[in-house]
Amino acid sequence: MDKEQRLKVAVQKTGRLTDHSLDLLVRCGLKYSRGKDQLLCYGENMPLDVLLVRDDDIPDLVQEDVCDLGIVGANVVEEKRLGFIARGAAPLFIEMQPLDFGRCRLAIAVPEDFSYRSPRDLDGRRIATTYPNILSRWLRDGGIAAEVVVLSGAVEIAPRLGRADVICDLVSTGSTLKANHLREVETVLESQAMLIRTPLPLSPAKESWLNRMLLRIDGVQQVKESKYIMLHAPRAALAAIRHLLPGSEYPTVIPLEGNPDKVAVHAVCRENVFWETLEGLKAAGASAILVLPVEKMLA
Ligand code: PRT
Ligand code: ZN
Repeated sequence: MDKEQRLKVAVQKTGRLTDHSLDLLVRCGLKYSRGKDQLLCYGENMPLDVLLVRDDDIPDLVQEDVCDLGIVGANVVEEKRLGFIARGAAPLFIEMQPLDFGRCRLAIAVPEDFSYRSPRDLDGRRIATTYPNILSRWLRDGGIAAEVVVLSGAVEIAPRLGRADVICDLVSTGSTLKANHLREVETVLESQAMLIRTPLPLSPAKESWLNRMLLRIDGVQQVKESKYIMLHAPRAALAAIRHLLPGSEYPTVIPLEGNPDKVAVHAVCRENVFWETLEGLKAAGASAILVLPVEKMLA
């Protein structure tokens, strides 16, 4: 197919988002082969290629129209967006869809012995970060006069080195902060991986593939937690059992041959099904309970 008719998606080459991003594309049906230079994955069964790059370059590649789409953390998207605006340029990427992985938060953390009650305590302090634009906006919005110390990495050791009083960095489990005797005190930005696109019009063929991918991403996200439940239940217990099935609207109720008092119930549950739920169903009279994973779903 004509090169111009192929969608190009920028994905992180090696890092926290790489496996999830490629896995999402594969779940959307993509089969790819990796090029010799390892930088381009060629879509074999769809007109969609994946460019593997550093995550910080992804918004720029979409901005410069080198790629049509990108998968990147909302933290990076927001930092770039504010950077473009500060330089008087218009950010040209559009956030399309949160992808439900790569979750983290940009947070303020203070040394354990720092007495912190409110953001006011940051007045006059030096805050080390790799996200100066997002942090500066947060400080401005809160009317806090702190100095932003821009670092390119290893932010968590800045207070110990005397380069800053407190830090503003990404946190997921909190163990890095703990190891460095820091305490999280404020959330500046909640983040997760996002799909971004160019606002430039795509050819009809590309636009149509993009829409198909968006629907498939929706489908992938819906099945992630979904389970298919089958069970037998006394007719009299149906109301109670329906109430216990998590996130299912209309279960299918099937009569059981030769047993007028019992029915089979089949339902798609859009939430995870825990042992507690199964125990509750059993206590309500259900038997022969089966829980199956859902492979694909198209509403
Ligand atoms: O080489 P490249 O530039 O592509 O990679 P990178 O090193 O810049 O990025 P990478 O792979 O570390 O992170 C990519 C994206 O993953 C980030 O932009 C976030 O959107 C997301 N993400 C999710 C995280 C974290 N969780 C995370 N915990 N990114 C970084 N961290 C770091 C954080 O900076 C800190 O050093 O992990 C440490 C804290 O983790 P916890 O679990 O100890 O709290
Ligand atoms: Zn990076």
